[in-house]
Amino acid sequence: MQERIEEFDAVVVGAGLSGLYMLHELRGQGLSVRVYEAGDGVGGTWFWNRYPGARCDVESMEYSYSFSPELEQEWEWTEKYPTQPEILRYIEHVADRFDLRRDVVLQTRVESAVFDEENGRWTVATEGGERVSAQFCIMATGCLSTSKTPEIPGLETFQGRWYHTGHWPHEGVDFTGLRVGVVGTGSSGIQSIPLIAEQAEHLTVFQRTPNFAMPAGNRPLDPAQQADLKARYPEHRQAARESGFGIPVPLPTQSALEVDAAERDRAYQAGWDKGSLVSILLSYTDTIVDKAANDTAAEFVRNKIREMVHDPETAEALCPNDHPFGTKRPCLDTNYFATFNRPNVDLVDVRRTPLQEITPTGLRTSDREYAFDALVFATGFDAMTGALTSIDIRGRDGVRLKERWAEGPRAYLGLGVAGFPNLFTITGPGSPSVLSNMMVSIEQHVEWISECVAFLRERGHSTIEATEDAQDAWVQHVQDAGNMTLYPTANSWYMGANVEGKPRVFMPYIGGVGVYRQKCDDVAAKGYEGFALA
Ligand code: FAD
Ligand code: N01
Repeated sequence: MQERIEEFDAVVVGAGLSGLYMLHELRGQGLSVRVYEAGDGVGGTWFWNRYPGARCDVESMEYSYSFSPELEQEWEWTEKYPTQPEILRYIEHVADRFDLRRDVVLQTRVESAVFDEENGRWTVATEGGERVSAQFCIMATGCLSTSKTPEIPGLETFQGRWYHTGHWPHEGVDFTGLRVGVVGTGSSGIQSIPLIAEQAEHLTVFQRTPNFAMPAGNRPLDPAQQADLKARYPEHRQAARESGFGIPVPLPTQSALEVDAAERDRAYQAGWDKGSLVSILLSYTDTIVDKAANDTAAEFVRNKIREMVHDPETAEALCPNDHPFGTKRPCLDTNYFATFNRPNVDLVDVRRTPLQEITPTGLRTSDREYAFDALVFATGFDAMTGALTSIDIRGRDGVRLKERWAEGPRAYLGLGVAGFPNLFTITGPGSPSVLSNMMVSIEQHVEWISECVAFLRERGHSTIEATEDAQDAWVQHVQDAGNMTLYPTANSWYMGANVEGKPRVFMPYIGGVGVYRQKCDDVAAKGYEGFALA
């Protein structure tokens, strides 16, 4: 007898900002939707990353949903850059306000999604053995949700406690009186190190690549400023949608090399004082495309580090010099560099003395052994593709997504994949996603997918699928756009360089949020050009 499985119009995998809004949109069309979430709460990134100092580096009033004017007006943010608990409270509020929780199944990891060509439906199976069927399968699995511990042998022998920033214990961690080692100096390390240093008896930071960071200039939000922006929200949001990075800022008009050093320094200083991720990057037109122009910004930031860090040798070790400014995601700094002036903090450059082994009592480099009570891995994620390839996704002819992407991800607009009908990826590779204020990119993808589903249903189509030709052309365009910039020169997670064996491909689309949106809208307006409808 054939097994009877529950049927839905759509299954959504993931209940972060993407999955929750996707559910809201599809439910609004009257569709039956099941959302699966591995965590035991909603919120995605903001549910998992509870390390000390975790906060957003896009301003709170920009990093929020724009789809509901009422929500936008009623929610009060307290800081320029919101903390993880505040963002999580916001997402939980959204889940309650729009009654989303009843369709979300928590603590349930999706293991496989298999397309059945006979009935044109997806069968989605969970680790617990539950199976459901749906016409549409939407991956809202996140670009930075598959955490990565370093491939240093011996972790299982360590007798102290160890943590990854991306899976922080909900009850928090008290480092008081402990000898702590932190591995990793990306955004998560730069945010957590100052707070861990305040608690720990001694902190040793193991750095492989120094990173560029600008001061966050965080502050409480002034109610008058908040009210002012709320009064202008519609125009402001529209400007964000049409901008390059999903944040409305004036665009530069001059090359960094057209002006003299004094003028450049004034511009960079103004950017530095703003406390923003993009100000220095967008001071001149050519920062991200011309190495000589980029060097001027990079040296400005390095000089700031040399001013902030008292010990010249430590300051030099903290100066990034192996990648152009902006080609690894820059960070915002709240006391990070100043932390290295503390007597209880040491920096170890693991390029000079590589990490060799985790021992029962600590870490060993090529130089010596360090004793620790606790280790913190701020070592990042298998970004953009990790969450997708760890699900057994099989399209037409049983072809596995993981095999299709063995040489690097291939997707049309970062939204659909040839050979995988009715499968959508929110902020997938080949879309601006991680190069933008993700809220803007998430809303754009969710709305595009929702309108596409409505179109298919109205016109009586049962499937939509990217064509190989359109996909090939888009993948080429994404690479060409990347190659016009300095991004591919860095060993970044944008390039897959942080995961051993991952193909070296620039995964996000650098063409800009506004340009990309226009392209997606044009595709839809032309009856989903580049997709085959059946
Ligand atoms: P996520 O929030 O990652 O949610 C995906 C969910 O899918 C997760 O809850 C995961 O458990 C679930 N999932 C994955 N696979 C499965 C499976 N097989 N089965 C079931 N569930 C599954 N972006 C910005 O624009 N600005 C910022 O300042 C910023 N700060 C960040 C700070 C940190 C620490 C991190 C890690 C990321 C940050 N980001 C930032 C990026 C952030 O990921 C996005 O802004 C956004 O939260 C992504 O939402 P999402 O719903 O697409 O994905
Ligand atoms: O991870 P990362 P992250 N030995 O990959 C090092 C978002 N985010 O969690 O650069 C020694 O950036 C690694 O060294 P290297 C944001 O998009 C935002 O910090 O590979 N070191 C690097 O220093 C961000 O970009 C915020 O040489 C090892 C670090 O670990 C993304 O998430 C906050 C190592 C990993 O840095 C990821 O950030 C947090 C090894 N074996 C996250 N393996 C905001 O503020 C890795 N490293 C908004």
